[in-house]
Amino acid sequence: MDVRTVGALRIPEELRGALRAAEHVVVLTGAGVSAESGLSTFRDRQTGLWERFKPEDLATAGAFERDPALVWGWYEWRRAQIARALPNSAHTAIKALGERVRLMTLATQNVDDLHERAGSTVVHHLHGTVADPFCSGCGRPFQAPQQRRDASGEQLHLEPPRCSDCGARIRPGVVWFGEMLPRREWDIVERAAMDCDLFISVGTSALVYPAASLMRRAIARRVTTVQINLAHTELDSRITFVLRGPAGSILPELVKCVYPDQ
Ligand code: BV8
Ligand code: ZN
Repeated sequence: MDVRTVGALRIPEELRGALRAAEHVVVLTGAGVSAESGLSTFRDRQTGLWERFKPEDLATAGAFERDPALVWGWYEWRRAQIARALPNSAHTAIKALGERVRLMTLATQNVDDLHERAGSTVVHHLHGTVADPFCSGCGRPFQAPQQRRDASGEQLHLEPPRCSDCGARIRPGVVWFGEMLPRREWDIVERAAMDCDLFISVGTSALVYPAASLMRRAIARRVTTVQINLAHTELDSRITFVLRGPAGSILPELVKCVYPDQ
């Protein structure tokens, strides 16, 4: 394991070589890649209105059953936060990397659209997105109204809209704890983790399954693994290169030193 932290960050020559030689790179991102865009991560303490709630307690079908207005209000607040956020240099560096490596599979656990807004064209959302609400009864997609961009009028409870077809409540288009991941997206990313020769994990605590199993498969296959994260994770000792620090600084540095002429 080769641990480099920002400040002393010099991208190891072996990592530069591995990236240049890679046939298939998987990049898996978590909430940490959007942190520098101002979006709080799952482990951060929530702020403001949501301070007394834990995300994992709200991101469940049970919570929506019990208090649909609270859960819908939380997601509408997050949708407004995402609408106001901008992609950061980590998202743009990942897009640039995708244009240079031979093949990249980009998977994210995030429900925002910042990779897409940074220009990444194929993004596999393993946990859905806040942009695709649907009917909790008949499953019909729901066209969410244009998100207010102002923070004013933030309120804790917002009654979810009702389906025009069956009258059931509309729910956020995300994967909640205890729910299955979208089959097609999972199959693509799982196959990529078994095929790749380099796996990069960015901004995730690697605690939520089955997404957290992907890096572990790459480690078990003994391919080159890279973790770019602010905090250590339980995988540190088994990862080839642990680059500790903000993704918004490390990733542009990585792209710049691997592809200096571009
Ligand atoms: C499933 C969408 C099959 C919603 C999310 C018991 C019963 C049932 C299931 C389970 C069980 N035990 C375990 C499970 C599986 C469960 C699970 O893993 N639980 C965990 C808590 C142990 N998983 C599931 O339920 C999954 N489904 O298993 O289905 C099934 C079905 C029925 C019954 C059994 C099995 C579904 C999981 C998906 C849940 N939905 N999100 C929403 O967003 O609201 S998960 C959510 O948390 C995120 O999407 C993300 O994936 C996850 C973890 O968050 P991270 O992205 O890692 O963020 P985190 O805050 O944790 O870490 C951020 C990191 O970034 C930190 O390390 C920090 O240091 C770093 N960082 C911060 N700033 C920066 C930075 N790094 C770099 N730069 C920075 N600037
Ligand atoms: Zn319906």
